[in-house]
Amino acid sequence: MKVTVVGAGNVGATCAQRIVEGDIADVYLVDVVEGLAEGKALDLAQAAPIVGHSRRITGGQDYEGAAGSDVVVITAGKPRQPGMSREDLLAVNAKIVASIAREVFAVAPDAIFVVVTNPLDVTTHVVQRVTGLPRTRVMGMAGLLDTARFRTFVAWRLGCSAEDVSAMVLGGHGDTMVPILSHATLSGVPLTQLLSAEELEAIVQRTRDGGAEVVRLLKTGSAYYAPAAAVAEMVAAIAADEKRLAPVSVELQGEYGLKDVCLGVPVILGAGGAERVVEVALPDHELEALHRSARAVAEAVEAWHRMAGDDPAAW
Ligand code: A3D
Repeated sequence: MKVTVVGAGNVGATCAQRIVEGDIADVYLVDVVEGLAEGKALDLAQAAPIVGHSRRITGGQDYEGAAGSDVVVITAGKPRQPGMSREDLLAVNAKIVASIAREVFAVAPDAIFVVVTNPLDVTTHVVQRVTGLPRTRVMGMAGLLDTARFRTFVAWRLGCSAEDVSAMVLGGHGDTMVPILSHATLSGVPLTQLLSAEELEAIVQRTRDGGAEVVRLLKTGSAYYAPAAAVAEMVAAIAADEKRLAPVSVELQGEYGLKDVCLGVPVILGAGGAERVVEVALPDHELEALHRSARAVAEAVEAWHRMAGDDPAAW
């Protein structure tokens, strides 16, 4: 199994580390900045005898090294600068992701794409349109991270292990994400029996603000340890054909009453990628929240199409 990680910044380099040190796959790391991916790959390779693994990690600036990849993780992008609107960021990152998708797809046409660059659900749409791949092979990572944050905050509140908190955060990655409280449990015990509505709402709010809370503390840059762990978990599920059920952004084709929009929903992750979308019965208010979230993503996608046109070849 060979994984190309595009973007050797915080998320990309940490992903690469987890993938090789977790003995999941060999990695090719690539970045537009001269020497960055090569240097980080060299450093990570030299840790192998100490950590104890025999995975290969190399890095470079070109896409020839990505040839034959089974999975491509795209983390490349620009951070939001002061004075930059969400739309400005969308225009910059969607363009970066489109050109990367084209270049990697040319040398790794059989790969499964995992997109991480924000705004996540829009960039996932962009990669799918540029490559023309079926939705099973293009997915966005966000739901696993948002879910991990929710599980962590619940565990802290209850004084229990986060591993026993079973939950899913669906919808778009952002303010409209939808933590599914109707199915959230502590080892099978509904969370609604263990926490009051106010306590759950506070946890939901902290989950929504999860990324911003880290940004506030770091001052420069955003979260990367948990995001990279979530990506590595997705790659591991694909590599070992684990058939994990995980919230992942994929294009909906009628499921949940939604169509032609990439959104976080439960999918089975295996060797075929996002093999199947699982439709879970949701109470009306959660389904409505999912539809609201889908509208917000669709509006951002429309904004991108207004800026860049409808022909992916020109993006
Ligand atoms: P950062 O540390 O800035 O790394 C980004 C890297 O991308 C830098 O090394 C750049 O040189 C590189 N890059 C820029 N343009 C190109 C290009 N055209 N080709 C190749 N490499 C390029 O950022 P980061 O690693 O913290 O975050 C990366 C992206 O992931 C950002 O868009 C974040 O918003 C996003 N992110 C998403 C989540 C989700 O849950 C969806 C979580 C964390 C980060």
